[in-house]
Parts: sequence; C-alpha cells; structure tokens
Amino acid sequence: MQTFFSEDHRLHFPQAELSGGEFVTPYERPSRVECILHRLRECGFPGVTDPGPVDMGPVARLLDAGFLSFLETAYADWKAEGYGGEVITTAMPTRHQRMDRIPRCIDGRVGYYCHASETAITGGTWAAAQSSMASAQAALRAVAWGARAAFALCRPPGHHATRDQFGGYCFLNNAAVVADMFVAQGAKRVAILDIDFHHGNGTQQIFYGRGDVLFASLHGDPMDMYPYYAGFADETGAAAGEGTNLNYPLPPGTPYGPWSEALDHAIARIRAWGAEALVVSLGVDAYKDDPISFFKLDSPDFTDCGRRIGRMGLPTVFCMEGGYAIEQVGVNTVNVLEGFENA
Ligand code: 5XA
Ligand code: ZN
Repeated sequence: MQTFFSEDHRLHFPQAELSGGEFVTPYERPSRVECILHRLRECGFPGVTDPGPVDMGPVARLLDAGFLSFLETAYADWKAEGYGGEVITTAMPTRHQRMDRIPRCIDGRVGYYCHASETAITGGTWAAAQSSMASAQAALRAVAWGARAAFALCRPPGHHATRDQFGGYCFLNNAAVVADMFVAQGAKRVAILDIDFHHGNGTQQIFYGRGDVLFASLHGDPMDMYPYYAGFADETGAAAGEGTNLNYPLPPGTPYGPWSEALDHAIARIRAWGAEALVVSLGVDAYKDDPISFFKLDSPDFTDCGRRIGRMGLPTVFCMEGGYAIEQVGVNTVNVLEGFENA
C-alpha cells in the first residue's frame, strides 16, 4: 500500500495548547508522523510519495467559502491587529447569542469559525492544512486509478473540522473531501468509518443531510469526552441522510471485546447499505496508554481491526487522524494497515 505524505506538515507546530487550565506542548505534534514513517520503513512498506499541490476545487465545493478565506488570512489578520502570539480564540457564539452575524474584527471572526480553543493557528497552519489535504487527495487518486487501498499520512488531522469551523487540532476535513471526491467520480454510495477515539463531529456535520455518504463512528461517550456536544447514538441523520449516520459512543475503560463488537456492527451496516468505496478516519488514540483518551485497546488489537476492515473488500482510503502515545503511534497505525493487507 502506497503512503502519501508531505513534509510541509512541519509548518504547523503551535507553541502551546490550552489543556487542563495550563499551556502545554501540543499533543498533536510533528514527531507523531516521524514515528509512523519510521515504522512504515521498518515493516517494509513501499516508498512514501509527496502528494504535490492541493486541488482546492473539491475543497471549495464542500466547505464554506468564508471559512476557507478566514483560514487563509487569519494569522496575517491577527498580526495586523498587533497581537504577538498565535491565533487562539477567547470567545465563541453560544446559546442565547447571535450566530447570523460574522464580526468584522479578527478576534470575533476567530471565535465564529472555531469550536474548541485548544487549537491555535500559526503562520504555517494554512499551508500545512493544505498539504495534509493534498495527501488525502493523492491517496484518493491512487485508489481511483486502481489501487485497492492507499494511506494518506495526514497532519494536521481533519475529522473535527466542520464545513465552517476548526477545532480539535483539525482545520480542513480530509476524509470528508475524499468521500465527496469518490462521489464526484461516480460512486453512488461511499462510507466513512471513523475509528479514532474521538467522535468525528466535523465529518458528521458535513454529511448529516446527505444520503450518498454514510458516516459511522466509534468513540468515547460524549457525556465523558470531547467533543461533548455531538456523537450520541440518537444522531442518525436528517432529510435525505436519515439512517446514514451511525454513532457508537462507548464508556471509559472500553476494551477490545466490546469495541470490536461495535466495529462489526458498523461494518455490517456499511455492507448492508451497499457502499462502493470506503474512507477510514484512522486514529489510533483508542490505545490503552494514549495520554488524552480512555479506551483500552492494545497494539495487536489494531492488527485485528485492520483485518476486519480489509475483509469488507472495498476500495479504501485511510486518512490519518489522532493518536498521541508517541512510542506506540507508529506500531499501532501500521498494525491497522498490515491487518488490512493480510485480511
Ligand atoms: O481525534 N481528535 C483528537 O484526537 C483531538 C482531541 C482534542 C481534544 N481537546
Ligand atoms: Zn482523536
């Protein structure tokens, strides 16, 4: 399986993340992908290919134009205002407030286009997010041209980014754009399977009203875990999308047994629905020692998970999402890919 990856991910490395009332070094850091690349080499995966430039056409087709231009100029606008640090919001519109006005000032616009203040925008964020999207698009092209599967080693990740909001370390929703590109190329039904520990609220939002893309997510119960305000089992889709949104919220301490039962259930639903192509939001933060998560999967479980996904027999694009246990993120990620290939 070919990997697509851009060195430009390094352009995004904020100094700090607000976590537990303190500024800490962001968990989502460049060394994560170095560990994955190292493990890919160790396991004899074929070379890593630079994706080339992003194609903003499919991105602009799916996402909000105002949001995209905000992301492009946010850091420059912030600096032009005279601010010294990185772009971090201090206020967001909440219930009882207006959502129909986009403030003129940069502080107000940051809050309008953000849903979680742990995520900072730096001078290199826009270029890095575009390069991450380019990897996802190159993986899609490889599969469209006949490969059974491809791995987009995306950084920054994407699944929390909605049509018009960033947060949860995500800016552009890579998996969503890939799924929409599959549809644009003629697929009638595309499934997104999100195995990251966190609910993919952004992906859910983008496809909630659509019947051609099914979204299934296994994640920490939002009663106990970010993103808190989405990811409940009764969110099943709306209008044409009714029945095509499947959430599997699971409690703290969930081990592989019940997790894999939920996975099998999601896979059975995707099969029965008749998906022609699959996008996997590949996070490995369900790992037992992940520093910001609470499931109990062990490294061999990721191999088994990959095997179960591989048995679906679908053309598949893997898009990297989360996973922060630096010493095991490479092993766990590559275990999924190996399991898939050996299915
Ligand atoms: O999948 N999402 C993540 O791993 C990031 C969660 C950020 C929580 N503050
Ligand atoms: Zn995650």
